[in-house]
Amino acid sequence: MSSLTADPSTENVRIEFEDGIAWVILNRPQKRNAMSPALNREMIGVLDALELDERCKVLVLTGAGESFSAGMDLKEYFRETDQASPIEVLRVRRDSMAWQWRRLMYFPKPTIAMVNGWCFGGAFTPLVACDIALAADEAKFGLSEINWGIIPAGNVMRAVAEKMNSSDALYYLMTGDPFDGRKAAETRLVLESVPLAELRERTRAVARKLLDKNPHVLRAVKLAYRRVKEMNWDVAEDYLYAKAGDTYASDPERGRAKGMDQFLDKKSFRPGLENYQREDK
Ligand code: ACO
Ligand code: V55
Repeated sequence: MSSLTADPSTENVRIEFEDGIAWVILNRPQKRNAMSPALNREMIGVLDALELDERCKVLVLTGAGESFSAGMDLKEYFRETDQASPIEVLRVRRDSMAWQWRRLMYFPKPTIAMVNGWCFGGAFTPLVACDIALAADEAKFGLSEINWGIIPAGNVMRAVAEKMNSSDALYYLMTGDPFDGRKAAETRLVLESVPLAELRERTRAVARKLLDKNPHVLRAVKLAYRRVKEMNWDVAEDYLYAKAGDTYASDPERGRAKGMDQFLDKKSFRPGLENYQREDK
Protein backbone atom coordinates (compact mmCIF):
# COMPACT_ATOMS: atom_id res chain seq x y z
CA MET A 1 0.00 0.00 0.00
CA SER A 2 1.15 3.54 -0.68
CA SER A 3 1.74 5.97 2.16
CA LEU A 4 -1.44 7.77 1.09
CA THR A 5 -3.70 4.91 2.09
CA ALA A 6 -1.85 2.63 4.51
CA ASP A 7 -3.11 2.75 8.09
CA PRO A 8 -0.11 2.71 10.44
CA SER A 9 -2.33 2.04 13.50
CA THR A 10 -1.35 -0.91 15.69
CA GLU A 11 -2.94 -2.83 18.54
CA ASN A 12 -1.93 -0.22 21.14
CA VAL A 13 -1.55 2.96 19.05
CA ARG A 14 -4.26 4.57 16.93
CA ILE A 15 -3.37 7.04 14.16
CA GLU A 16 -5.85 9.52 12.72
CA PHE A 17 -4.96 11.82 9.83
CA GLU A 18 -6.62 15.21 9.56
CA ASP A 19 -5.49 17.96 7.18
CA GLY A 20 -1.73 17.46 7.61
CA ILE A 21 -1.97 16.52 11.29
CA ALA A 22 -1.23 12.96 12.39
CA TRP A 23 -2.90 12.32 15.74
CA VAL A 24 -0.89 9.59 17.44
CA ILE A 25 -3.11 8.23 20.20
CA LEU A 26 -1.69 5.92 22.85
CA ASN A 27 -4.52 3.45 22.96
CA ARG A 28 -4.79 1.30 26.09
CA PRO A 29 -7.45 3.39 27.86
CA GLN A 30 -8.43 0.52 30.17
CA LYS A 31 -4.81 0.54 31.44
CA ARG A 32 -4.63 4.36 31.43
CA ASN A 33 -2.35 4.12 28.36
CA ALA A 34 0.49 2.68 30.44
CA MET A 35 3.45 1.96 28.18
CA SER A 36 4.04 -1.78 27.81
CA PRO A 37 6.94 -3.37 25.90
CA ALA A 38 4.50 -4.07 23.04
CA LEU A 39 3.34 -0.45 22.89
CA ASN A 40 6.95 0.78 22.90
CA ARG A 41 7.86 -1.60 20.08
CA GLU A 42 4.86 -0.44 18.06
CA MET A 43 5.68 3.24 18.59
CA ILE A 44 9.07 2.77 16.92
CA GLY A 45 7.29 1.45 13.83
CA VAL A 46 4.71 4.25 13.98
CA LEU A 47 7.41 6.95 14.03
CA ASP A 48 9.26 5.19 11.20
CA ALA A 49 6.10 5.16 9.09
CA LEU A 50 5.04 8.74 9.86
CA GLU A 51 8.49 10.12 9.11
CA LEU A 52 7.93 9.19 5.46
CA ASP A 53 4.15 9.67 5.33
CA GLU A 54 3.01 12.81 3.50
CA ARG A 55 -0.23 12.87 5.47
CA CYS A 56 1.85 13.68 8.55
CA LYS A 57 3.16 17.24 8.45
CA VAL A 58 2.72 17.82 12.19
CA LEU A 59 2.57 14.99 14.74
CA VAL A 60 0.36 15.28 17.82
CA LEU A 61 1.01 12.76 20.61
CA THR A 62 -1.92 12.19 22.95
CA GLY A 63 -3.84 9.47 24.77
CA ALA A 64 -7.18 7.71 24.42
CA GLY A 65 -9.86 8.32 27.03
CA GLU A 66 -9.09 10.11 30.27
CA SER A 67 -5.31 9.62 30.19
CA PHE A 68 -2.26 10.88 28.37
CA SER A 69 -0.25 7.99 29.83
CA ALA A 70 0.07 6.54 33.34
CA GLY A 71 3.78 5.95 32.65
CA MET A 72 5.53 2.65 32.29
CA ASP A 73 3.38 -0.46 32.70
CA LEU A 74 4.28 -1.69 36.17
CA LYS A 75 3.15 -5.23 35.38
CA GLU A 76 4.41 -5.78 31.84
CA TYR A 77 7.44 -3.47 31.77
CA PHE A 78 8.74 -3.98 35.33
CA ARG A 79 7.36 -7.03 37.16
CA GLU A 80 7.28 -9.39 34.20
CA THR A 81 10.77 -8.42 33.05
CA ASP A 82 12.16 -9.05 36.55
CA GLN A 83 11.98 -12.75 35.57
CA ALA A 84 13.44 -12.19 32.09
CA SER A 85 17.01 -12.65 30.90
CA PRO A 86 19.43 -9.70 31.07
CA ILE A 87 19.30 -9.49 27.26
CA GLU A 88 15.53 -9.21 27.35
CA VAL A 89 15.79 -6.37 29.89
CA LEU A 90 18.22 -4.57 27.59
CA ARG A 91 15.81 -5.05 24.70
CA VAL A 92 12.73 -3.62 26.43
CA ARG A 93 14.74 -0.65 27.71
CA ARG A 94 16.17 -0.03 24.27
CA ASP A 95 12.73 -0.07 22.63
CA SER A 96 11.41 2.27 25.30
CA MET A 97 14.20 4.84 25.00
CA ALA A 98 14.35 4.49 21.21
CA TRP A 99 11.01 6.21 20.68
CA GLN A 100 10.37 8.05 23.95
CA TRP A 101 13.22 10.43 23.43
CA ARG A 102 15.79 9.50 20.76
CA ARG A 103 13.46 9.20 17.80
CA LEU A 104 10.88 11.67 19.04
CA MET A 105 13.31 14.46 19.94
CA TYR A 106 14.91 14.30 16.49
CA PHE A 107 11.70 13.54 14.56
CA PRO A 108 12.10 15.71 11.44
CA LYS A 109 8.61 17.20 11.61
CA PRO A 110 7.09 19.35 14.35
CA THR A 111 5.70 17.42 17.33
CA ILE A 112 3.09 18.54 19.87
CA ALA A 113 2.30 16.66 23.08
CA MET A 114 -1.37 17.14 23.99
CA VAL A 115 -1.75 16.13 27.63
CA ASN A 116 -5.42 15.33 27.93
CA GLY A 117 -5.37 13.59 31.34
CA TRP A 118 -3.23 11.38 33.61
CA CYS A 119 0.51 11.82 33.00
CA PHE A 120 2.90 9.99 35.32
CA GLY A 121 6.53 8.96 35.56
CA GLY A 122 7.70 7.44 32.29
CA ALA A 123 5.23 9.62 30.34
CA PHE A 124 7.36 12.69 31.12
CA THR A 125 10.04 11.46 28.70
CA PRO A 126 7.98 11.58 25.47
CA LEU A 127 6.23 14.69 26.82
CA VAL A 128 9.49 16.63 27.07
CA ALA A 129 10.86 15.14 23.83
CA CYS A 130 8.04 16.82 21.87
CA ASP A 131 8.73 20.32 20.55
CA ILE A 132 5.65 21.85 22.16
CA ALA A 133 3.56 20.59 25.07
CA LEU A 134 -0.03 21.70 25.69
CA ALA A 135 -2.03 20.44 28.64
CA ALA A 136 -5.57 20.48 29.95
CA ASP A 137 -5.96 22.53 33.13
CA GLU A 138 -7.61 19.40 34.55
CA ALA A 139 -4.78 16.99 33.57
CA LYS A 140 -2.99 15.36 36.52
CA PHE A 141 0.77 14.94 36.44
CA GLY A 142 3.05 13.22 38.89
CA LEU A 143 6.60 12.01 39.39
CA SER A 144 5.17 9.04 41.25
CA GLU A 145 8.33 6.92 41.22
CA ILE A 146 9.12 7.84 44.84
CA ASN A 147 5.62 6.66 45.80
CA TRP A 148 6.38 3.11 44.76
CA GLY A 149 10.05 3.01 45.61
CA ILE A 150 12.21 3.72 42.57
CA ILE A 151 14.21 6.66 41.30
CA PRO A 152 12.97 8.18 38.05
CA ALA A 153 15.02 6.53 35.32
CA GLY A 154 14.20 5.95 31.66
CA ASN A 155 15.47 9.50 31.31
CA VAL A 156 12.48 10.87 33.21
CA MET A 157 14.75 12.79 35.56
CA ARG A 158 16.76 14.16 32.64
CA ALA A 159 13.53 15.28 30.99
CA VAL A 160 12.44 17.02 34.21
CA ALA A 161 15.81 18.77 34.48
CA GLU A 162 15.43 19.98 30.88
CA LYS A 163 12.10 21.72 31.23
CA MET A 164 10.87 22.10 34.81
CA ASN A 165 12.26 24.91 36.94
CA SER A 166 14.57 23.47 39.56
CA SER A 167 12.63 24.53 42.70
CA ASP A 168 9.59 22.64 41.51
CA ALA A 169 11.65 19.78 40.10
CA LEU A 170 13.13 18.69 43.42
CA TYR A 171 9.86 19.21 45.27
CA TYR A 172 7.87 17.03 42.89
CA LEU A 173 10.66 14.45 42.45
CA MET A 174 10.98 14.04 46.22
CA THR A 175 7.32 14.23 47.29
CA GLY A 176 5.63 12.55 44.32
CA ASP A 177 2.74 14.99 44.85
CA PRO A 178 0.39 15.15 41.87
CA PHE A 179 -0.08 18.54 40.17
CA ASP A 180 -2.46 19.85 37.55
CA GLY A 181 -2.00 21.31 34.08
CA ARG A 182 -1.91 24.89 35.32
CA LYS A 183 0.91 24.05 37.69
CA ALA A 184 2.69 22.15 34.91
CA ALA A 185 2.64 25.33 32.82
CA GLU A 186 3.77 27.48 35.77
CA THR A 187 6.80 25.19 36.29
CA ARG A 188 7.48 25.38 32.51
CA LEU A 189 7.14 21.59 32.14
CA VAL A 190 4.53 22.41 29.47
CA LEU A 191 4.09 25.53 27.39
CA GLU A 192 0.54 26.29 28.48
CA SER A 193 -2.65 24.78 29.78
CA VAL A 194 -6.22 25.45 28.71
CA PRO A 195 -9.57 24.03 29.83
CA LEU A 196 -9.93 20.43 28.61
CA ALA A 197 -12.93 21.44 26.49
CA GLU A 198 -10.64 23.77 24.49
CA LEU A 199 -7.51 21.61 24.35
CA ARG A 200 -8.13 19.94 21.00
CA GLU A 201 -8.99 23.22 19.26
CA ARG A 202 -5.98 24.99 20.78
CA THR A 203 -3.77 22.11 19.61
CA ARG A 204 -5.24 22.36 16.10
CA ALA A 205 -4.57 26.11 16.08
CA VAL A 206 -0.91 25.63 17.03
CA ALA A 207 -0.59 22.82 14.46
CA ARG A 208 -2.11 25.07 11.77
CA LYS A 209 0.42 27.79 12.52
CA LEU A 210 3.19 25.26 11.86
CA LEU A 211 1.44 23.94 8.74
CA ASP A 212 1.63 27.47 7.26
CA LYS A 213 5.43 27.52 7.48
CA ASN A 214 7.99 26.32 4.96
CA PRO A 215 8.49 22.67 6.05
CA HIS A 216 12.05 22.51 4.77
CA VAL A 217 13.11 25.45 6.91
CA LEU A 218 10.99 24.27 9.84
CA ARG A 219 12.84 20.94 9.89
CA ALA A 220 16.19 22.76 9.80
CA VAL A 221 15.15 25.11 12.64
CA LYS A 222 14.06 22.27 14.87
CA LEU A 223 17.04 20.01 14.30
CA ALA A 224 19.53 22.89 14.52
CA TYR A 225 18.02 23.96 17.87
CA ARG A 226 18.49 20.46 19.25
CA ARG A 227 22.14 20.47 18.15
CA VAL A 228 23.03 24.05 19.05
CA LYS A 229 21.71 23.68 22.60
CA GLU A 230 24.67 21.37 23.27
CA MET A 231 27.32 23.55 21.56
CA ASN A 232 29.60 26.34 22.66
CA TRP A 233 29.21 29.71 20.92
CA ASP A 234 32.15 29.31 18.54
CA VAL A 235 31.00 25.93 17.27
CA ALA A 236 27.40 27.17 17.08
CA GLU A 237 28.38 30.19 14.98
CA ASP A 238 30.19 28.00 12.51
CA TYR A 239 27.44 25.35 12.44
CA LEU A 240 24.61 27.85 11.99
CA TYR A 241 26.23 29.69 9.08
CA ALA A 242 26.90 26.37 7.39
CA LYS A 243 23.36 25.16 8.09
CA ALA A 244 21.80 28.45 6.96
CA GLY A 245 23.61 28.28 3.62
CA ASP A 246 22.76 24.65 3.11
CA THR A 247 19.10 25.13 4.03
CA TYR A 248 18.70 28.00 1.59
CA ALA A 249 20.52 26.20 -1.22
CA SER A 250 18.41 23.05 -0.85
CA ASP A 251 15.01 24.70 -0.22
CA PRO A 252 12.63 23.37 -2.90
CA GLU A 253 10.32 26.40 -2.58
CA ARG A 254 13.07 29.05 -2.43
CA GLY A 255 11.41 30.63 0.60
CA ARG A 256 14.10 33.19 1.39
CA ALA A 257 13.98 34.73 -2.09
CA LYS A 258 10.17 34.83 -2.04
CA GLY A 259 10.13 36.38 1.41
CA MET A 260 12.47 39.19 0.40
CA ASP A 261 10.66 39.78 -2.90
CA GLN A 262 7.22 39.94 -1.26
CA PHE A 263 8.42 42.32 1.48
CA LEU A 264 10.94 44.57 -0.29
CA ASP A 265 9.42 44.81 -3.80
CA LYS A 266 5.76 43.72 -3.78
CA LYS A 267 5.25 45.05 -0.24
CA SER A 268 2.57 42.38 0.13
CA PHE A 269 3.47 41.23 3.65
CA ARG A 270 5.55 42.16 6.69
CA PRO A 271 7.76 39.35 8.06
CA GLY A 272 7.57 40.77 11.57
CA LEU A 273 3.86 40.04 11.63
CA GLU A 274 3.09 37.12 9.33
CA ASN A 275 4.43 34.44 6.98
CA TYR A 276 5.18 35.07 3.31
CA GLN A 277 2.59 33.83 0.82
CA ARG A 278 3.38 30.22 -0.07
CA GLU A 279 2.17 28.70 -3.33
CA ASP A 280 1.84 24.97 -2.66
CA LYS A 281 0.82 24.22 0.88
N1 ACO B 1 1.04 0.20 34.97
C1 ACO B 1 0.23 -0.87 34.88
N2 ACO B 1 -1.10 -0.81 35.00
C2 ACO B 1 -1.63 0.40 35.19
C3 ACO B 1 -0.85 1.56 35.29
C4 ACO B 1 0.55 1.42 35.16
N3 ACO B 1 1.36 2.47 35.19
N4 ACO B 1 -1.68 2.62 35.50
C5 ACO B 1 -2.92 2.12 35.54
N5 ACO B 1 -2.91 0.78 35.34
C6 ACO B 1 -4.02 -0.15 35.29
C7 ACO B 1 -4.52 -0.57 36.68
O1 ACO B 1 -3.73 -1.61 37.18
C8 ACO B 1 -5.93 -0.98 36.37
O2 ACO B 1 -5.90 -2.23 35.76
P1 ACO B 1 -7.10 -3.31 35.99
O3 ACO B 1 -8.36 -2.60 35.61
O4 ACO B 1 -6.76 -4.42 35.05
O5 ACO B 1 -7.07 -3.66 37.41
C9 ACO B 1 -6.35 0.03 35.32
O6 ACO B 1 -5.15 0.51 34.73
C10 ACO B 1 -7.11 1.20 35.86
O7 ACO B 1 -6.36 1.76 36.94
P2 ACO B 1 -7.05 2.43 38.21
O8 ACO B 1 -5.98 2.68 39.19
O9 ACO B 1 -8.22 1.61 38.65
O10 ACO B 1 -7.59 3.79 37.53
P3 ACO B 1 -7.97 5.20 38.19
O11 ACO B 1 -8.64 5.96 37.09
O12 ACO B 1 -8.68 5.01 39.48
O13 ACO B 1 -6.56 5.89 38.51
C11 ACO B 1 -4.29 6.48 37.98
C12 ACO B 1 -5.73 6.33 37.46
C13 ACO B 1 -4.22 7.60 39.03
C14 ACO B 1 -3.45 6.84 36.75
C15 ACO B 1 -3.81 5.15 38.61
O14 ACO B 1 -4.09 4.08 37.72
C16 ACO B 1 -2.33 5.13 38.91
O15 ACO B 1 -1.90 5.64 39.93
N6 ACO B 1 -1.51 4.54 38.00
C17 ACO B 1 -0.10 4.46 38.19
C18 ACO B 1 0.57 5.78 37.89
C19 ACO B 1 2.08 5.63 38.09
O16 ACO B 1 2.56 5.79 39.17
N7 ACO B 1 2.76 5.24 37.01
C20 ACO B 1 4.14 4.84 37.06
C21 ACO B 1 5.03 6.04 37.07
S1 ACO B 1 6.73 5.56 37.31
C22 ACO B 1 7.24 5.03 35.79
O17 ACO B 1 6.59 5.24 34.79
C23 ACO B 1 8.57 4.46 35.68
C1 V55 C 1 11.35 4.70 34.35
C2 V55 C 1 12.21 3.87 35.04
C3 V55 C 1 12.89 2.88 34.37
C4 V55 C 1 12.69 2.72 33.02
C5 V55 C 1 11.82 3.53 32.33
O1 V55 C 1 11.01 6.15 36.12
C6 V55 C 1 11.15 4.52 33.01
C7 V55 C 1 10.64 5.75 35.04
C8 V55 C 1 13.93 2.11 36.35
O2 V55 C 1 13.74 2.02 34.96
O3 V55 C 1 13.34 1.74 32.36
